[in-house]
Amino acid sequence: MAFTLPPLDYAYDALEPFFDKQTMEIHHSKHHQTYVNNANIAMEALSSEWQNLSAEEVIRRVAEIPADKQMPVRNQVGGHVNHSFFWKTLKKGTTLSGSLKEAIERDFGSVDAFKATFEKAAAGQFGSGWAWLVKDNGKLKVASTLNQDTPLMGESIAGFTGTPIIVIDVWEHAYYLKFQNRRADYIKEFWNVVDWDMAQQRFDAAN
Ligand code: MN3
Repeated sequence: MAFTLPPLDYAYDALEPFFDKQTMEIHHSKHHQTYVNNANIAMEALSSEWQNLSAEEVIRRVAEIPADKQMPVRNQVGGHVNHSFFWKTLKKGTTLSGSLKEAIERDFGSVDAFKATFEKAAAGQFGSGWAWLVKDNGKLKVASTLNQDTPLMGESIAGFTGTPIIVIDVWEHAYYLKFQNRRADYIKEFWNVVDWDMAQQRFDAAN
C-alpha cells in the first residue's frame, strides 16, 4: 500500500498574503511529494507486517524498527506525516477562544506568553525542524523537534510526547522564498494562518 500525496483542502494562494502561493505550491507539490516518494522506498526495507500500516501508525511505532533500517523511515515517513498534518492546521481568519484559550492561559499565563514561548521554540530550533503545541495528560506544552521527528514517535526519539495541537515547519524550504533568512518574520506571519477551530477539535479529542 504505497503512500500518496494528499491534496490540500484549499488553493495554493488561500493563505496569502501571509504564506505565499509560490512557497505553498513548491512546498506541497515538490518537497512533500519527495518525502512521499522516499517514504515508499524506505518502507520497502521493512518486513511485511509493516506494509499495511498507515504512515501515522508506522511513525507511532518507529522506535520498534531495527536500528539499521530506522533512520530512513524516521526521516521520510516522518516528513510525510508531518507535512500531511501541517497542511491541515492552516486556515485564515479563525480565532482562538473557548476551552483551548482557557487552557493556554492556565498553562502559560497568557496568550501572549504562550506565543512568546512558541516563537522562541520555533526560532531557537537549530537547523531544520518543527515547533509544536501538544496536549499531554491534560496539560499543554511547547517543544521543538529536529529534522522530521514528531512527538508521535515517543519520548525516546522526540524527547517528549503528547497529541499535536498546532505545529510550524521551520525548515528553510518553508519560508526562504518569501522571508529568506528571516525565520522570525515567518513565525510572526504564522499566527495569521493557524486554524484555531481545528486546534480546538484536536484539543477536545486529546487526553
Ligand atoms: Mn516542510
